[in-house]
Amino acid sequence: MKINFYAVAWALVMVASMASACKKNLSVTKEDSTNLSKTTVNRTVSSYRLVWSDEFNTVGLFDTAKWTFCPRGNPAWTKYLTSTSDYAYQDGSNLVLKMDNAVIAGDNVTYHSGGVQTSTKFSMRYGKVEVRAKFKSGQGSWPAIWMMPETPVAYGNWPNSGEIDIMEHINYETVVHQTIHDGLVTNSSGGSSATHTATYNTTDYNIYGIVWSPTSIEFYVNDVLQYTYSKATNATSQQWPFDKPFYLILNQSGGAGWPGAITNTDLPFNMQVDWVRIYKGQELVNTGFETGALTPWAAWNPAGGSTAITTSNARTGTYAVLEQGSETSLEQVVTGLLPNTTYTFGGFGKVATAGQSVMIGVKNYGGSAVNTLITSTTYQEGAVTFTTGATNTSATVYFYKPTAGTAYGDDFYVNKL
Ligand SMILES: [Ca+2]
Ligand SMILES: [Ca+2]
Repeated sequence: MKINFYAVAWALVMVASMASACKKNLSVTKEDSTNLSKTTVNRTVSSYRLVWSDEFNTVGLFDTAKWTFCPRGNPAWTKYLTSTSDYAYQDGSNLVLKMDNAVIAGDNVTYHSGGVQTSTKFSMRYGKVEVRAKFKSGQGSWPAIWMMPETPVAYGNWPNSGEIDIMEHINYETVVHQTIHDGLVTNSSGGSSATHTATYNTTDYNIYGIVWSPTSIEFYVNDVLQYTYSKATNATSQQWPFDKPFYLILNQSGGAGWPGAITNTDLPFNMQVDWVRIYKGQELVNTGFETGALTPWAAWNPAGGSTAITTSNARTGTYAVLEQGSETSLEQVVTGLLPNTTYTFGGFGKVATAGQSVMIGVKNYGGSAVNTLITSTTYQEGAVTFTTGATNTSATVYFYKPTAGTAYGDDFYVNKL
């Protein structure tokens, strides 16, 4: 989260939960969460399948199979976190994360606030994250929806292992902030050059999201693309640590760090989260080569053949892949697959001259390689089905020309049956 002092110590935060340590001596009313209007939204997300969600439609503590309290610690956003259901609870349709200045016997801090995280319960790599939420503005308020690496030091201490800030808001700003942190874009005071502000509906719920692929992270507000952070060519972990599982954090913070001091008359603050939905989408990337590059496809040319992007012979769009010369192959490792699940890998291919052939196939999925042959001199669809093994979540798909000749390919896909 966009600043300095607090997040640097992220990996060191080891403060025990306050859950058993504090008891409020003030009754807490929940009506502060009901004075904010709510509209029902029915949405369909085409080509994505839901893999994890919480609708928060019950009353009481959050689902402890999915969430734990964020612990209080040294980072500014954690300064007032309080691990009780007074500050993180469900009201029948929302997760409510609250902040106030109630006096709690035995917990002598100026403010208390709520935050939850999925660490150790759920993490993900690649896919679509959407969170429908609304929050109050107020001086000193700092609600946030964000992600941190499940292995916090996979590429070194913060910010080197990455941080994805899907939504942050402070004070009375009429924009939200969407930000990437990594070793390259984060400066010495904790700010990031990979950040964008977006307007939002300040009086209602908004949907904050990312689409995370092996090559980019797109930030959305209400389905409108706001900002894209792309993996650089030949990127190191400094620029792209985003190939590890990350977990989700939802919190209402404030009164320390970025937003500054709280104006007490603005209290209580709260963020209401209607739902969190996590989807997996088209696992295959650059399916039609329209990036103008092969990446993340890999070429394999053991005997001097060549595999390259071409602007001639595209089936759709501008580009296709061209395989020339001796034995050549084009491969992509598809991740994010479910175990014990049947998929189709298909695409379109053709050869330059009758008698030549090219294969569409799949290997490394937990079973024997499967393929189908294309011998047509005009684009022909080929497809194979495969069922992932009990522990397999990836597969290698390929477009393989086994002998001398020329072949073109375009519009590959992986679909779950
Ligand atoms: Ca809900
Ligand atoms: Ca194409």
